[in-house]
Amino acid sequence: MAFNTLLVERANGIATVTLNRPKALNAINQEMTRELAQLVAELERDPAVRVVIITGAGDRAFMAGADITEFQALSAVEALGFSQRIQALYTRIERLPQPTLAAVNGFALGGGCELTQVCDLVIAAETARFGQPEVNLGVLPGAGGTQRLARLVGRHRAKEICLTGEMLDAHEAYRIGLVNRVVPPDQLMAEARALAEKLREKSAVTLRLIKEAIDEGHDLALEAGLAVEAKAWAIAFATEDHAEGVRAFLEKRRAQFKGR
Ligand code: CO8
Repeated sequence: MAFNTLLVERANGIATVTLNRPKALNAINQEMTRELAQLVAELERDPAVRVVIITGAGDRAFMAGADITEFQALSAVEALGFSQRIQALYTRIERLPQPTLAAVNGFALGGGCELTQVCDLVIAAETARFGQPEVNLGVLPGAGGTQRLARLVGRHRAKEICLTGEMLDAHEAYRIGLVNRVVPPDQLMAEARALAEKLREKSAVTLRLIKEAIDEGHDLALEAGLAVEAKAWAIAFATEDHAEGVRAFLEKRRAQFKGR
């Protein structure tokens, strides 16, 4: 499907999604919200897509947040609906069966920073900037930022970021655990693709079980989280890929996983 606000390229099991409103620093508007929801529905049902990379068009921004030009027309009731739609969309992205990788090529602010927080892995260009500047607009993060950011980096750091609205550079974002890797800007997409290719070689079903166990267990007490892990571990034993993985090890050859 062709989109106005997204570019989607599918090649060799890797879908690269480019947020494509570069004149507005890829700010997410209602149209992009709708189009992302359509795309996510497609990706959820597409076993040919093994890894998803999300990045921003141009060299300035990943996404500079929600489109502020739409804010003035919003009533409080409409703002509630918009926040709930974006939250639901981001949660769906978080729960995609495939691993997701944010390749952050510039500003990741507000809803852009929140989008990186629902991706499984985050690679940042050295020029990337992260932040939750909503406070400067008299609002607060509305796409999960007050909740996920605190869980990711701790409450004190989350409060500093949300209360001051100040930006963090890529190295600081790495230091506090918002980012997995920092690379020179001209190597960003090559690094993202290389990591995606590594993941593509694994069993899609095992990756999904790992991702779900970590995410589901994260907000549970340890005992409950361990139960989630034990069940996922048992399900892995019912997969053809587990049998193939063990057989390949014993036969001293590379496993050929089929995602079953
Ligand atoms: N929305 C709309 N347009 C934007 C946005 C945005 N968030 N950010 C930048 N733009 C536009 C600018 O208006 C400008 O357009 P034009 O060329 O037509 O004047 C163009 O992009 C380039 O931007 P600048 O000229 O401002 O570039 P600078 O290099 O001077 O500054 C900044 C770059 C610092 C990124 C600056 O643009 C900025 O501060 N942008 C706003 C960032 C922000 O506050 N983001 C948070 C928005 S709120 C949010 O994300 C809430 C998410 C939760 C949503 C829940 C549902 C509501």
